[in-house]
Amino acid sequence: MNLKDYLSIAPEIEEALKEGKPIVALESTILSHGMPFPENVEFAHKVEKVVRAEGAIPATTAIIGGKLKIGLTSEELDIMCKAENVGKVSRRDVAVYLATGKTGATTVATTMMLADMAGIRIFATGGIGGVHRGAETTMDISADLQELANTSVCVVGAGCKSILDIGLTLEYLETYGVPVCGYQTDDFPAFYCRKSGFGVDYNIKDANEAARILKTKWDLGLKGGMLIGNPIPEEYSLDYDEMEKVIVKALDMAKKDGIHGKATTPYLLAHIKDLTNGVSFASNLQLAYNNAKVAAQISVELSKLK
Ligand code: PSU
Ligand code: MN
Repeated sequence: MNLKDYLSIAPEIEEALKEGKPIVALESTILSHGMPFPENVEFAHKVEKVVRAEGAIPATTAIIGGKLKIGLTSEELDIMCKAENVGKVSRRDVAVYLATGKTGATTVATTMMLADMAGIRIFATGGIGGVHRGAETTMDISADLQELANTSVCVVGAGCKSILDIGLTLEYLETYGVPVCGYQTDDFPAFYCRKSGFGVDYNIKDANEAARILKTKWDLGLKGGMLIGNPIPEEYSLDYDEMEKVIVKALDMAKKDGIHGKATTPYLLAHIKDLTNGVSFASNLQLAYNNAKVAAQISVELSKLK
C-alpha cells in the first residue's frame, strides 16, 4: 500500500488542494485531551467557522478506525470530543494506530505530519508542547519540537504554557533551526499571557510577511516548520503571577500523583482548568480562535504567492 491508501481526505479539502485554495490544519488532541466534553464540541465547530470567515478551509485531523483523516465530518468531530477509547497519538504511535485500526487524537507533532502528507502548510493550535520543567532529569521533551525541526508546516500558536521550561524550549528550537517569530510582538507569548519574559528574534508585521518568509524558506529547500507566536488578545489575557502560582500547584500535584510520560500534559491542563474555576478555559478558547484567524489569513496570503 502507498500513502494514499492510508489517507482519507474530505472531498472539500481534496478539491481545495487541487485548486491551491487556502487550508488550515487543526489538531484533535486539543479536543480529546485538552478540553472537557461537551464544551469542546462547540469549540470544534466554532474554530472551523473562524477559519472559514477568513476565506480558508479548515481541516481538523485525527486517526479514526485506522485511517489518517484530513477534515472531519460533524459526527467525526463528535467522536473526538466524546473521546471514548480515543488515544493521544504522537509520531511514534501512528503506525500502531493504523495497523490495528484504532482511533486517536493528533497532537501538534502528528497534525503536522498529517498536514504535510496531504500538502497543507499552515496549522493553528493553542500552544505547542516543549521541554518540560525538570527535563534535565526526566528527559521529558515533547515530540512536537522534533516535528517542527523536520516537517515543513507552519504552526500558529500562543507560544507555550509555562508548565514547560519556556527558555529551554526556545533553546531547543534554535538548535534545530526552527524560526520562532512573534506575530506583531517582540515577546514570545506564554499562552494565557502575552509575554513570557523571553523575546523572539523577529516580529512579523502581518500575514503577508509571514507568508513570504515561509515561501522563501521552502523555496530554498530549507525543510522544517516555523513557529509563529501569536499573543492572546489583551482582553482575555490573564495575570502572569497568578497563573504561575496555579501552574506550580498543578506541577506539584502531578509529582505527588506520579504522573509521567504522555499523561503529563493532559493532567496538567485539566488541573489548571479546575484550579482556576474555568477562568483559564475561557481564555484558552479565545486564544485558539485568535490563532485560527491569523493562521487562516497567512494561508490566504500563501496561496496568493504560489
Ligand atoms: N498544550 C496545551 N494544550 C494542548 C496540548 C499542549 O496547552 O492541548 C497538547 C497538544 O496536542 C500538544 C500535546 O501537541 O499536548 C503535547 O503533548 P506532549 O507534551 O505529551 O508531547
Ligand atoms: Mn512528554
